[in-house]
Amino acid sequence: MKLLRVVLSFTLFAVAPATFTPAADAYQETPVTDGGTVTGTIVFRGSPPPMKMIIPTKDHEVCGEIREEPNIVLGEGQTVQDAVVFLKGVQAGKAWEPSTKTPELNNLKCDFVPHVQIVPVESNIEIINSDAVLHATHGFFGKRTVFSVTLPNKGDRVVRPLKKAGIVRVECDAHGWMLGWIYVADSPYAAVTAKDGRFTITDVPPGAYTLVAWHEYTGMTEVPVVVKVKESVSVQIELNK
Ligand SMILES: [Cu+2]
Repeated sequence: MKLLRVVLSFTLFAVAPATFTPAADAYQETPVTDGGTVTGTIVFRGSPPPMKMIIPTKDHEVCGEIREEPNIVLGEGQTVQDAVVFLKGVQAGKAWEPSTKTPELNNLKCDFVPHVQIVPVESNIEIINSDAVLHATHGFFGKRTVFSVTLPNKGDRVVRPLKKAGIVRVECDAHGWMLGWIYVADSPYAAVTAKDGRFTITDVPPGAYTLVAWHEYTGMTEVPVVVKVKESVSVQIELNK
């Protein structure tokens, strides 16, 4: 018992500083009156990617049968849907969108809905099971677990905090093919591309930035961008693989 207590206190000591101390460079909300806009399109310029095989091994009545799905969803002109675009390391700027409800990650027909979403750092996410089968939703930063919840029943809901910024890969420990993504944003200057590959980031304080585009298939691409007072700058980012 004593040994256990020693181990526990050591673990808490080791984990607490990294997990609970607010970052010194945390984002500051400040009025932006002369901001510019960064808008643009994400396109894919690589060779056509192979399809991904989805092979449900159980729960077929909910999860469906073997099928192919695209690794990257492309629109007309090779535009990329579900890319995350953000300005890197912005320290201060516009206020976060007021949150009307907790962001949700739904387990629906053995798929994560939405497939890609942006959640502000230090907010919660509600993980929901809409299926009459057990899901075991497991979020990762690389190999490190961010959250791991078991939702045995339809209608189950569990809330978990997202304390660290970055890209969380979401898997299901019950269904190996399930895959989703949460970009935990360190500033509100982030967007997910629509079907037409377009994005718009508004009220950016004038200055020079690095614009990052991330897609699950291609990874990160960075481009420099200069934002001028009350002007709109248009950027086309080409993803490759
Ligand atoms: Cu599952």
